[in-house]
Amino acid sequence: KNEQQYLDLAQKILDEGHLKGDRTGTGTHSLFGSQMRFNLQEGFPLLTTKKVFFGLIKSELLWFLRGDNNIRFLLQHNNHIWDEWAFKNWVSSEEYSGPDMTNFSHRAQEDADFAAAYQAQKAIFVDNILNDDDFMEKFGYIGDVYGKLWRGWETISGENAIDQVNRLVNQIKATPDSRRLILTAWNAETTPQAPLPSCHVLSQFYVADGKLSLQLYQRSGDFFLGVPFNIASYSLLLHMVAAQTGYEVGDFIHTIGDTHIYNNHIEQITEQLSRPMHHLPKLWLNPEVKSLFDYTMDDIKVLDYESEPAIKAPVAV
Ligand code: DHF
Ligand code: TMP
Repeated sequence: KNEQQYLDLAQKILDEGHLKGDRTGTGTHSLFGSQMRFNLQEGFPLLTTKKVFFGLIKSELLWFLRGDNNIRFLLQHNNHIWDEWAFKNWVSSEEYSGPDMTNFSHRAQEDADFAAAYQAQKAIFVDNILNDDDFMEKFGYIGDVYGKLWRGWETISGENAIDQVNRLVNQIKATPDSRRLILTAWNAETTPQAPLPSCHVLSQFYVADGKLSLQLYQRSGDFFLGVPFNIASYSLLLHMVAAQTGYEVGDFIHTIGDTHIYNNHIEQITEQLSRPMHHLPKLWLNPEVKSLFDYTMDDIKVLDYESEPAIKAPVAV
């Protein structure tokens, strides 16, 4: 039932989506305003109709929870899902002296020689972020999004940045009936200037019948690539917050604004829609961990994950 909602919504976007241009120049099929509801008691919603790399989801969420917005931590965990957006900082800067990388993503898909040159510059970039502190400070940041806003929201006075996540955990413990259990990742002053302004914009937690639920408002959802990650990531966050506040898990409700399938993902999603589902896996969290901020990669596992093979697709930059 849980994964079926994803497949049904994918089919609906294909059948009824508006053909719509977009910032990346790729083109999409798009619907505005959609919702999926995952009952986490029925299993952990890591899609099974294609393999979804849970290790990447864990390290990205741990990165957010550190309050980190520099991709070095991700690279140290062999996670490259944010590379292109930091790479853009570098190749459009004065300091960059390699071959012209204008429009690198589209050109790499169309021209094999350019793709090789791009891969070479990307490798240099990754190596510099990992090994050169000055370079990492200059080009590794992805702006005022997620991690930074979650843990270190800068105040008007400039003192005592706000730790929204810590405050949220305390609020859930002290006033579980509150209707103000909000985590926001959109700062109207600074977020629009980020290389990629936050996609998951607002989360609200809710407690009833001993269960903790979470609704996410995502302004923009790349249904084939990003959304499977977002579903698993927020379901994992819900499990972790529930474990640290003493509640069972309830529902993860995923509300998406512009819900789109890119034109160069049609074949892939069609393949996925033809596949059988497997049973959902279970999530295991190390019960010894006593703070939301102390989880490490080994404290989080999906058990019994069976899936169809991965399906590759180009990411629109
Ligand atoms: N831009 C766009 N156009 N779509 C996105 O989903 C997106 N997501 C971002 C940043 N910018 C974005 C961050 N999250 C992949 C998944 C999530 C993600 C970025 C990329 C991705 O490419 N997943 C591949 C595997 C990648 C790998 O193995 O390194 C997949 O098949 O799931
Ligand atoms: P946009 O800023 O023009 O909306 O482009 C962002 C693209 O990235 C869009 O296709 C949505 C996608 N995306 C996700 O689906 N999930 C994510 O977590 C992120 C960061 C991006």
